[in-house]
Amino acid sequence: MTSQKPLTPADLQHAAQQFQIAGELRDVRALQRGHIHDTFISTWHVDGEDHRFLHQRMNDKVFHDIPAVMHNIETVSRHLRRKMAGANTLDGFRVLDLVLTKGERSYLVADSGQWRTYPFIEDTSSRDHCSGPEQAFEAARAFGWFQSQLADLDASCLRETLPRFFSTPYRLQQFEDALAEDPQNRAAACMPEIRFAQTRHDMAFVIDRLLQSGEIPRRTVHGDTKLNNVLFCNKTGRARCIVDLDTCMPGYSLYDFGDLVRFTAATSDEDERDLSRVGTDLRLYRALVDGYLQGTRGSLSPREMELMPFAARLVTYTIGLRFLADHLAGDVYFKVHRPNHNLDRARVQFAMVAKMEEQAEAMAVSSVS
Ligand code: GN1
Ligand code: MG
Repeated sequence: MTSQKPLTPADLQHAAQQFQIAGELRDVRALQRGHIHDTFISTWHVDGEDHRFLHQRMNDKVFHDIPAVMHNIETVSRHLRRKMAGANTLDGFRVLDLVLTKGERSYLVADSGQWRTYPFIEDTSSRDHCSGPEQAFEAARAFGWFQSQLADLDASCLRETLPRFFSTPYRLQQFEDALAEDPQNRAAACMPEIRFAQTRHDMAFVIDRLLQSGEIPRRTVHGDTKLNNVLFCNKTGRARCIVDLDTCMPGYSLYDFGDLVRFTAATSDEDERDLSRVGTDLRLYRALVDGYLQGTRGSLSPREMELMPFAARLVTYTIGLRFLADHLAGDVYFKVHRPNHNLDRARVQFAMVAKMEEQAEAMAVSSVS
């Protein structure tokens, strides 16, 4: 199972206190965030003021090589910081700094697990739902900018912490393997979803073929461009920081764009049970296209631009495959909070793909602007 051993309040306090943080620890609280790690916020009192920090116990059942994950984060952050010292910066944008441990390391190895800590960036917030086209534009611009800044980072400096993470053929294979094994006898109860996945088998190979033939370039991507991985300034609404660099690895540009659409332009939650609510908001979609094109600053080729609507469908399908595979495998990867949670998530992704197929014409990038 993905879950690590349960944490006691003493584990939390102990982990937080191993980092270079001044003041007196007031409290540590859980933050419901993401499907992989365990996240907490601590408050520290110093000189009459409160300061907050974000701690994550990293999931070593998912990321088997935590030193490699931390190496990638440090490499990407260092590169971005260097670029921002030049003229390439977005207004008010900042790179997240890791807080070092008292032993001067970027993460802590404790009995309770492996931990990292960031300062909590005050006066910002992250959003699970998009407030409108302006926010969608801003998120896409920030992720586009982020990716364009990684274009001159030597990809051989990054480790492939999750092999073939962005490959849809690999996700299809994982799904087929889970289906063949069906360890929990769940397949019979999700035949419509299984059929949906299998009838779209062909689309899985499109991007890999284009990468192999060199028609589209490999690029280092963020790899998890959910809206809630952007911190927005509470005063101006502008993007201040991009978080969650766990999946920064070589991939293809449109993965980031597709994942942006999947999450930010969604008309429902990722695990909505009422499928009549599921869909893609075209106004938000257009704002994402515009923001992404602006953020990547002309670095996308015409072929990549043409593939933007396809990428939205493909990434949504791919994440759907991952949720369905995990449901069949017995919920061993993504955290679940209710029975059939991964199946519900897969259903939403597939319903969104079906809607996007109907909207394909309206999503073509030439018809945007
Ligand atoms: C996972 O845990 P979180 O929200 O950062 C997953 C992403 C998926 C996402 C789906 C390492 O991200 O790839 O797109 O769930 N991260 C990993 O919501 O697998
Ligand atoms: Mg993530």
